[in-house]
Amino acid sequence: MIVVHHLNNSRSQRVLWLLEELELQYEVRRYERDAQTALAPPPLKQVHPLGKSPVISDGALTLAESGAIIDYLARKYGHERLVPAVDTPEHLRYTYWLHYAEGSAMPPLLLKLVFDRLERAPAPFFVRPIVRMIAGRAKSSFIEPQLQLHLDYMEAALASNEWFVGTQFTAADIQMSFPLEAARARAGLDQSRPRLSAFLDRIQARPAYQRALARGGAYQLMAS
Ligand SMILES: N[C@@H](CCC(=O)N[C@@H](CS)C(=O)NCC(=O)O)C(=O)O
Repeated sequence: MIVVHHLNNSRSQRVLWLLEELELQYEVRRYERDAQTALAPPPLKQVHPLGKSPVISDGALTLAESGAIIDYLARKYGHERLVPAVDTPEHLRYTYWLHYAEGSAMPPLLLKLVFDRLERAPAPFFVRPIVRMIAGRAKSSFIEPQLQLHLDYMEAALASNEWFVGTQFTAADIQMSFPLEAARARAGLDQSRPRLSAFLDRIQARPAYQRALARGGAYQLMAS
């Protein structure tokens, strides 16, 4: 039995969604974020040393890192659904978007979260203006321009097709859902980018996506 170590409001929602798309049986073990820090609780470190989610176990295998998990599950159980045939241009594009989601799209979104919090963090009154100035400069000079660059790039990627790889929905679209949902929650992704907005509406209307929400519980990404 596949077990998903699932943290509320997190990347592991994608794994539940993939499992629902593949109509597989699986067990969900739930972990709750700390209300103050939003970090995962210590028991997750007993599953994997980093203590982050998602992690899955499948028999003797324990696997972390959402891209690796999604690729493993889609290849092993997908029966060629959701993963383009190897040695095709589609497969290369599939690999590209699978890596891009965590490797390129997520870092500026994480920086935004960290620097937004830094701006609000309690600090002695004489330090507070300096902290705010540094956080504000980091955001305006680097983080915001990077976010706009990536959002424009992703919007352009959907110019000729509904899905990131091409005409077919693939597991890479599942992997791409998280940075886009995070961008909608915290980086101003709205109807001014109609293709990305339509992509989010399209995926969220899928029955498997809805079933995964019912299995996973609360899924509201942090705005800041
Ligand atoms: N690149 C990793 C990131 C894993 C990660 O940072 N997960 C977050 C949830 S969205 C987490 O566990 N945060 C809680 C913590 O760091 O304690 C992946 O894609 O799986």
